[in-house]
Amino acid sequence: MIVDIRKWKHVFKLDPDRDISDEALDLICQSGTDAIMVGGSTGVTFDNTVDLMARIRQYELPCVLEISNQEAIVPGFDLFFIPVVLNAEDPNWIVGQHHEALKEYGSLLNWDEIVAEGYVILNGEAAAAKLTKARVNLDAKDVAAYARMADKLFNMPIVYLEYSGVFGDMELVRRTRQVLENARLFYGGGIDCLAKAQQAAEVADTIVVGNIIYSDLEQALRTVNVNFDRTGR
Ligand code: 1GP
Repeated sequence: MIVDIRKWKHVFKLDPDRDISDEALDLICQSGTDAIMVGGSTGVTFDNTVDLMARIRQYELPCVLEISNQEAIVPGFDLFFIPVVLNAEDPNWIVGQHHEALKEYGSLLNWDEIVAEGYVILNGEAAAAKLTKARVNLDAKDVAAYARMADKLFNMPIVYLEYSGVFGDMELVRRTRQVLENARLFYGGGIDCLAKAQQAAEVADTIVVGNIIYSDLEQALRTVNVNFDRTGR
């Protein structure tokens, strides 16, 4: 399958460590979303990732793995997203884990399938923020500098503003996107209804919907109806 992340506007993120029924997965995969991202901060294993991938693979849509630990690298996804947490104070999450993984698998990788994500984690309560010791007390200028770093200095195709669990500062998201020239701005965090999906869609290139899938599937499904007419990117 040829997968073009530049066309993605809406993505559902599924966590291998959380249960989802076949019925719910069917509705998610047939919802009209552009892709499924598989990933989570804790409890992600090879086994639960393989299981979830095999179930999603019954559907036509693109399915990518966001790699959070080396043990859970499962072949067979369309693409592999590698988060580089630019505002992590623990360097393990900027280059440490990546270094270890490349020592092990560097010669085996198909680089056409690898996509680097310049992550900026902005909700200090999120599991990912704690894990990476993210410096979350950032203003729009700080975030813009990280965004430029990802886009211009490192040539990363994605800048991911991660508010996981809370709905973020849309003005900050808007200002961040303005400084990007090539990278796509992914926004994730607290989208739990169509109205919030719409607000995020007006300032980001791609919106990611996670938690609400597990607590209110109906609301999650409504977020697919977001209108993205604003941007021609
Ligand atoms: C999490 O950015 C995603 O990695 C989505 O966030 O779970 O808050 O929707 P939520």
